[in-house]
Amino acid sequence: MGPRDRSPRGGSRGWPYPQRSAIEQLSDMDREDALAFMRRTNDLLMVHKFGVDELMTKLRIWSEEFDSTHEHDPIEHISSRIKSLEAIAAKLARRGLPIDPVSAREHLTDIAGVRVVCPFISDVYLLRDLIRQHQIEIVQTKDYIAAPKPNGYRSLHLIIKVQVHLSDRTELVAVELQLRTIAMDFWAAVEHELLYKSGGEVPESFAAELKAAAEAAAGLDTQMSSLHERSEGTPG
Ligand code: 0O2
Repeated sequence: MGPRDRSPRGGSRGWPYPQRSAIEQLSDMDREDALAFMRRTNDLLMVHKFGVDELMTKLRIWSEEFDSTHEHDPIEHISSRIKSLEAIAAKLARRGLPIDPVSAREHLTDIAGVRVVCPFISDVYLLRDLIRQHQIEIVQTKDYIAAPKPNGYRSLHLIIKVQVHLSDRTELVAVELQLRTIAMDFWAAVEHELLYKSGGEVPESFAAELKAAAEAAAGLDTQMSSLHERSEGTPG
């Protein structure tokens, strides 16, 4: 079955007859506006993806370098995401801001997100220091490790500005970098899952248990750090 298939079950690729694109059907003025909107939206997502790519490359280089020269890799794993257009629009709407790509670029700093999971708490701050040493601008720091959220959430959040060298210009792109330990990540993933399943609200008894679990995870981090420090002093 090729693109000319006219069967009604051809799915989105097999409309019964060729259609003019929705854009072509607009008036000249509307078409210009629609094309400009598409270009700006595409640029917004593209440049943030490049911001993530740049940062991931730096982190991967440090990870590999530390692994081979320092015998300890401060990075357990890295993940990233670009916020969906739906989530971008919803966040702008919640804040009463214009819903367009220019407004998103101006007001949102979490369109691009990178999450780094580290073995030990000291690794979290080591990576923060490496970012500083490489003159990567940190525009905001939220240290939920030093001051955990009331529900027990722990992580270090940095909003950084990453240079993206395009063919004709250099852009500074905001990326939200979340740094946390394996124990913090485990807690956050499970809490997110529970919250999602309960439609955003957890019963009070649940909340208290979750907080206790966060404290247990923090205790585990302290214990592991102590073992790590002692193992570093032990000849191998
Ligand atoms: P996603 O898809 O994970 O990115 P702001 O976004 O700045 O308006 P806020 O709450 O001040 O809102 O930002 P903050 O504190 O820096 O937290 C933003 C992100 O941190 C969240 O992103 C989560 O990823 C994570 N986070 C913050 N608090 C919690 C928490 O209590 N539990 C869990 N599991 N994660 C948390 P988003 O926007 O929720 O979505």
